[in-house]
Amino acid sequence: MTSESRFIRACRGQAHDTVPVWFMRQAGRYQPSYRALRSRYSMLELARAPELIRDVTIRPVEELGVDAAILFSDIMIPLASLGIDFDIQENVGPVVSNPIRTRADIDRLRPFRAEDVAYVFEGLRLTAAALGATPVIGFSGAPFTLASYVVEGGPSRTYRRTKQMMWTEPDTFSALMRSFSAMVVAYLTEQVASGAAALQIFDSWIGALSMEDYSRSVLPHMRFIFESLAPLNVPLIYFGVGTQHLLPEMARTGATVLGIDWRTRLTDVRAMLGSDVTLQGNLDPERVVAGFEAARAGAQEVVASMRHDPRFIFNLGHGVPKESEPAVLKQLVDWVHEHGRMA
Ligand code: 1CP
Repeated sequence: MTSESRFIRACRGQAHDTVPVWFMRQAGRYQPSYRALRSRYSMLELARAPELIRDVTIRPVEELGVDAAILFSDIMIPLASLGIDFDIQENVGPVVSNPIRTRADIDRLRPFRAEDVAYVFEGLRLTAAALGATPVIGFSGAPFTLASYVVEGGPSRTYRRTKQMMWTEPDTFSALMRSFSAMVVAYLTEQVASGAAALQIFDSWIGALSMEDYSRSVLPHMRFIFESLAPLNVPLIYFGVGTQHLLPEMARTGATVLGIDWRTRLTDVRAMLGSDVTLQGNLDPERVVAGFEAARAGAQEVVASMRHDPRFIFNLGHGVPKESEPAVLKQLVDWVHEHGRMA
């Protein structure tokens, strides 16, 4: 194998031996080893302890043989530095005790300071040292997806208050997006300085916007983020769910890799966007819950259509469901490596 990993090479469109694979949410409650730790510590306690961050982050590499680790943290973590109070509640997700809804709320936000979340960067340094040649992916939430929690106060299905702010108080919405964009750039820049070999920006809920609203109210901020990160010279992955209608716009951000959910055929995305962008995805996560045969059959369709494409990374179309069997994921990784060979 050449010096750089097959994951990084696929991000850059360079030749490699077989299809690289990792899974969003590969560290989590489907793992007995994670559940054992969670019986002693809360999610936030884990995410604030550098040695535990390292241990949780590297386990999927050891247990599944994936080609990259992803920092164990949550998209909410850096918001503490801005003065946003949140908790992560079991079976709910992030809950914000002081939602941001007015211009005055935004004006009270503090600028992001890396030292407030020093444990993230120390966790990354320990992880990179432990992993050696296997890359660790740093990440952040994207401004819209972060706003969807911070404005609503918790998980939402409609994003009603967030959209309302975007339409009825566009200057307020834009100020919030600018504040989060500055945070994302500073936070991710420090992650690369601490050993992240690639970055993924999770805009999980961006598919809720129309193309027009995305172009007008979000795209300029995403372009600022990707342009600011480009000099770091690491692969930049941009992911969202239900984004088929937004992909041509998302490709204009400057992202080098686009994460695609299971609804859209990757060959159709390739035909639509051309060959300059790496595509990452996109097995329906429920296939993993349905068992190895269902997962293999879906993986077969994805891999057969993409394995000769040097810009392809296998992943699920969203996170690993907590009902997944670890053995199915392990078999899936082995299957993709064996059947994804380029030659
Ligand atoms: O008690 C627990 O263990 C809580 C479950 C959990 C975990 C394991 C949460 C709460 N966050 C995490 C870790 C996490 N979150 C990781 C690292 C693990 C890995 O990928 O290996 C990452 C990358 C995230 C990012 C994240 N958090 C996203 C973007 C990814 C995605 O799934 O779309 C989002 C939307 C969140 C919010 C969040 N945090 C936790 C939950 C359950 C949710 C989703 C809530 C909702 O449905 O809106």
